[in-house]
Amino acid sequence: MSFTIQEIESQPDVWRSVMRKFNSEKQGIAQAFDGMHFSRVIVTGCGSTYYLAQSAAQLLSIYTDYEAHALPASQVWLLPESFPVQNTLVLAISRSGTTTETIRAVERYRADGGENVAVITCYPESPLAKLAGVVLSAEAAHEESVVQTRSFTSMYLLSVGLAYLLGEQPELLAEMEQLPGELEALAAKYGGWPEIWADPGRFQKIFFLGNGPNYGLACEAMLKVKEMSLSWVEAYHTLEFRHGPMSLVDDQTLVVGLLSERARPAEMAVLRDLQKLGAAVVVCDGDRGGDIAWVPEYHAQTSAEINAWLRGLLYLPLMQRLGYYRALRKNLNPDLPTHLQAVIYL
Ligand code: F1P
Repeated sequence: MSFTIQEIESQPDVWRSVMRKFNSEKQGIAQAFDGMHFSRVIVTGCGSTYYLAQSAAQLLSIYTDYEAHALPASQVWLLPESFPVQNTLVLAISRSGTTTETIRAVERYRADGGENVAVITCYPESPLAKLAGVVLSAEAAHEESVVQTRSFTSMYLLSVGLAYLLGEQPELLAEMEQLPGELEALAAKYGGWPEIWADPGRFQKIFFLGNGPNYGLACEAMLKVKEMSLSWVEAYHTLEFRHGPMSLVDDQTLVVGLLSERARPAEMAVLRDLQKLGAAVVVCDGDRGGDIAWVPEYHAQTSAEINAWLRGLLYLPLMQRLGYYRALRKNLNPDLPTHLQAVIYL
């Protein structure tokens, strides 16, 4: 059996292990930041972990007083003038901790006088981790798959944990505890939908839409489906889609919208319009008790008490399954994605 699908299915228990470890280490992590002085966070990574960096930067902006921005590691390494070193923390995210660009990004920052480095990784003994003053690690999320699945979602949880620590947001920790059980409930309710969406004859184009932390998740969902099934997939901030890309929508288009709470009415209006243009629309929502005047073709709902900014993470495993089953429908091997390897060394 494919290790990729096994690893996708293992996420509820892996999340439990990752959170248990974080809980046991959180005091030490918080103390390690005590010696650091910064008002700005530059979050960086490559590929999947750059998309994770985008979500993490938004989470830090929402839950802490820090100014947070995401940049690809290649830019931090090659264009260091794109951000001030002083008063900055660099948060580098890497499954392997060995990606050349990410290591060189941190080395550049330190060579320019930067002193504040934190790392989120699955390998706390990696070369990248050794450059950091603080390491948050998810060893339970080690995976054989080239494409990131449980490693990504586990490192995302650690990003939430970091926002909880740096923002002193105790409610976040309690809300994180609900996620593994909620993920199991979503898989039981909607686990059959990805195989429907995976039909390459029915859906030629797939778009993922989201705002805030959900935009990084939309980008990661796009990458999963692209890497595994070699499909035409794009990701946008939700309302941005009207400003041109919407011209591509037809009756062989699938659009997946990750809803926020604050922008939900405006996001819903975009999705309703796209369904009118012929797209099959998947609304990834919280349970709001049927408060919309139209019926999305697919309306997935988590229980209402799940924090809106943690809800998007719960939908990513469904999109990982979409990529997996779409690869199989196209006679591709999701365990061996085309042209890709688990780590890019330069
Ligand atoms: C970064 C990365 C992945 C990508 C592929 C190649 O690896 O670009 O994001 O999906 O697997 O490597 P890492 O720095 O997160 O280990």
